[in-house]
Amino acid sequence: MMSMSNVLDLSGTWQLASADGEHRAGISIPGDVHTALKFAGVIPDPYVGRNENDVQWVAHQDWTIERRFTLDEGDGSWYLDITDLDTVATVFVNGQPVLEADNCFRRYRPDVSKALKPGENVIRIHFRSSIAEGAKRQARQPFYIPYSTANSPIPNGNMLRKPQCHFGWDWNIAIAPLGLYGTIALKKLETARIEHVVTSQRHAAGRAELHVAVTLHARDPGIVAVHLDIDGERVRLDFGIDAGETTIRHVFEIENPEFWWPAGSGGQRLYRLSVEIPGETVTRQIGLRTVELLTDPDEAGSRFAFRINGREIFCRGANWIPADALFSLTSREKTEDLLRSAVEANMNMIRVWGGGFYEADWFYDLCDRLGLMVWQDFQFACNLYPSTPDFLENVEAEVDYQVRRLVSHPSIVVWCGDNELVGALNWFEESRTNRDRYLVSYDRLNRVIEQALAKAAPDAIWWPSSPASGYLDYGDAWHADGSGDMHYWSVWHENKPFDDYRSVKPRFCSEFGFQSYTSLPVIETYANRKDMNIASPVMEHHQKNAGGNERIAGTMFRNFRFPRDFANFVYLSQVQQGVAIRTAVDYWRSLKPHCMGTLYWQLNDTWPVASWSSLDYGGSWKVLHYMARRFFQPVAVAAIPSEDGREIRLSLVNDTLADVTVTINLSVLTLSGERRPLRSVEAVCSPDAAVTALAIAADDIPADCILAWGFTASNGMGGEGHYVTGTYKALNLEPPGLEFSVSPAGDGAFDLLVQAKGLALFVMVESATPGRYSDNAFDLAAGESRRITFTPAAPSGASPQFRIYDLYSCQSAG
Ligand code: BMA
Repeated sequence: MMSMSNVLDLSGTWQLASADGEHRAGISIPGDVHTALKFAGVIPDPYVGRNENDVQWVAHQDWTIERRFTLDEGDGSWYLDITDLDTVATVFVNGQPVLEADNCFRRYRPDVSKALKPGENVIRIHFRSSIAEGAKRQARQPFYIPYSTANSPIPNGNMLRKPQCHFGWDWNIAIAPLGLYGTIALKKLETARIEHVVTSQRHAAGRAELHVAVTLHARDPGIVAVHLDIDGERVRLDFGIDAGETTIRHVFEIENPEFWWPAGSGGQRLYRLSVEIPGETVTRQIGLRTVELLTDPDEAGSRFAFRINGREIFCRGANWIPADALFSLTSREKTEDLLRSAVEANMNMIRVWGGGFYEADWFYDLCDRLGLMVWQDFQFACNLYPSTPDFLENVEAEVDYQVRRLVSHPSIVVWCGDNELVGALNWFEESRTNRDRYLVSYDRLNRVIEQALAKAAPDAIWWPSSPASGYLDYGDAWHADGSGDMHYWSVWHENKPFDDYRSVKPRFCSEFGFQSYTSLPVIETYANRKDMNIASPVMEHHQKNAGGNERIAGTMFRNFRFPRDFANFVYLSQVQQGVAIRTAVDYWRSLKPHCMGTLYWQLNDTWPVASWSSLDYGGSWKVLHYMARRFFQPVAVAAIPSEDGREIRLSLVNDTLADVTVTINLSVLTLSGERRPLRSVEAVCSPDAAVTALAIAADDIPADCILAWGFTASNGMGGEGHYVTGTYKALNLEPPGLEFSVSPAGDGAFDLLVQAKGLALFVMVESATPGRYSDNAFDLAAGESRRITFTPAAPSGASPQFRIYDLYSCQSAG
């Protein structure tokens, strides 16, 4: 955050035009070109039907944006402050070029004093087509640099420092957006300006030191008064500075510091640091905490565990991709809702994946406040990249800026070199036949990133790549589970059964996923009634992973009876996704402390599409997200079959910081819904382990019955679950006789009562009205009922129309 006198904020309405002058529209800056063209009626909504195809021409053009502004005085030293400029662009002031930019992830501050005049001025930004520019840069490479055509239908995205998913991804629309998404302001340089504020911490018993390094930039030597303030403790320092950059340092001593903890492990005490010079104030949100990444060798290989404030924390979470494919459609409110949903589902970590953005400061502020640890990738994904001096210099400047901007956030616990670049060496003919060349080229890039990180923030934790088995280890971290972080994709990408998740013992699984369709109300935003068939061109268009729909349907064929109609197909795909991910998480959590983290792929969607997400585009919870809230509960009970299936152990895991005692009531459910108690057991679990609470023989479960349990823990947590010994499709389920009633609950919410006469599995209530259910995707036995609350996102008073799904009804002829 920054406040300043002598600042002319240039955000607001600009004029957009194609370089040939044929198309014109107003554009709101910060914003993107496609959204402006959509609002002006120049292009159709790219997210609807197959309009993506019709808007391809936009990214082939050059575009300009322009506005006027008035200056009372033209003298003095002025600079433009620009961030998130996407991407290859020239900035002109009164026709004079003042900046050549080519990195969306850098901050540019060109001096524009000579170009300004008193009175009216014109600023114009000329964006060059990313497609044309990518091709030009590829042609200039000393050797061809391959990119993943499976992800990106638009070529050569790897040449440009902009979000890699802009060129298309296996969940993203491919339209190569462009625009300006951050700050654009004209600022007067008085004595000095603040270039960076970087903090680091030292901890000792009962006290902490906050080291603050402020880099100032000045045109001339001078004296500056700097005020530093931490939560009201204010100091004034007068510094003599040189022309150029000067770094000044101060150490705050904090007695009896209150720590920042990840969600579920303690509070999130935050201190406010402000750095003030005449005319400018920069603030940072500080949380006091220590972070270690433990990679000690052990019998299986080496550990991969985060230790925060001296305590090992099991990481439960998901991967974050950009909040929207188009910047103008994002908002803080929408992003906050997504991040809150993560915490509400008992997550304590997200991974900001390497094919998107370094997110805005407020994003990490939110993570700090919510206690969401952030695994931050540097923004490189699934491609090979140039290692020419100009490219590496550009990357070095990007890393330096981003790290100094973000490193003070307590939420960021690790900095990771890239996403899947080591694996990508095996994906292309060129790099398979000349691996030496491409590996060396990769290492040059990776080293520049590592060294720039170490220079900007010597204490920051570095991990070379995700996945990686270890330092200078270029092995197959998709299948080797002894050390490092793992991306386990064999179930989705290699079509293995869900049981296969139990064939590996990851130390930390940072990606694994299974797709589902986005919920029916979201499908209705892009498809017409006639398109409501999973093989229709529109539905296929909103599936970006080749063979994805086949994988969903094929897996369903193996596990479930075929759903009776389109709506139920969508629902069942989500149940299937939930069962897949739960299978993995239940087992891997049971391996604690061998395994110390599971981050599924992926939390959110960038547009309405079939994908691995647990949140729909728009933020509604899919079945998986409701299930995640259960399987990620800090104290959880899960049924884990032995390899031969003859024994089922009830595993109990505890991620809280205290011992828990848990009572588990085991029962069997007949297919007509009768619940027969089987056994009760009490078990104790310490914080750093998972235990087997009890084991039963699969034969103890009578034929045509399923195993079920409920549990209560001494800390007040509790839950329930079921386990099917064979496949769901083998069960001759009987009608559940569901009854459903709705009554107003005050504050615009609704009470929903669901009652069952028989066995109802995966009961899911849905409505076209966006909102949240206090529970969903639950089971009921005969005579049982559940009262849940539906809280609409925007209360309107009118009762929404609800639709209720369950497994039997979804598969029966109707
Ligand atoms: C991963 C990710 C993404 C991709 C996902 C699904 O490995 O890193 O590249 O979207 O798989 O295929």
